[in-house]
Amino acid sequence: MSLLPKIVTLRDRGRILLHDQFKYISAKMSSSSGKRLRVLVDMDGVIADFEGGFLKKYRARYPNEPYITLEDRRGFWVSSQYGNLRSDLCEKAISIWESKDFFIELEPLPGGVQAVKEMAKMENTDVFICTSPIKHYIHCPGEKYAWIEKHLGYDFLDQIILTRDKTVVTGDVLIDDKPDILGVEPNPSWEHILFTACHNKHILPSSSHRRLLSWADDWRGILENKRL
Ligand code: DGP
Ligand code: MG
Repeated sequence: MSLLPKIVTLRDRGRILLHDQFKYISAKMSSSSGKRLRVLVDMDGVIADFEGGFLKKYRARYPNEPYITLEDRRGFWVSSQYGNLRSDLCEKAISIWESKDFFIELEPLPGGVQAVKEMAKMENTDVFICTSPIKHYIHCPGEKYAWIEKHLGYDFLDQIILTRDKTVVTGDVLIDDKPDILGVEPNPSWEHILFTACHNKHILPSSSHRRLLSWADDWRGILENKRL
């Protein structure tokens, strides 16, 4: 049997796909008579419940070890706080998020998926999921993709930015629970909106950060304000 018809079909399909991509990109560009707003949304601690997922699995794996309640969490780095509690607990904490299925099984944080879907449908708005994978890369990056597909749909895979340095990504807003987002770019283009999480809720409001207390807070107002 000749392979030719199959190759022709695949080639045609590729052309159609390319054509569709071109139409999609040019539609987005041509509708930008006003400026488009680019929103970067972090994943862990903003739309995926990293802290809740961690505590549940840590307690299940180490039922006889001390743990830190979400109420008592302080500081972004979970492993540091556990290490301060007892030095060997640092490694035990790390073993949890380095395990298979940790990232894919994280529960969505209340309202996050709905908010991202809603902002992605807003006129003149581009939404990207901007997330830092852990350096133990065997499971985490793939599971982050799988999580986005599961909760936001296959088409949202186009919107994923995996980076350990968010300062080099351009955008108007970055919604993120990490208080200090540092990297090689000293003046990132985005305004960092601090998303409240168990580890940062005690940080006093600073003039350099606007906050979102949760997805029930006025994220629409923040986006509208950025368009002005
Ligand atoms: P992001 O939400 O994009 O800033 O990603 C931060 C990642 O770091 C996320 O996967 C959670 C993870 N993380 C949290 N605490 C620790 C820690 O103590 N050590 C390490 N290596 N990673 C941590
Ligand atoms: Mg985060």
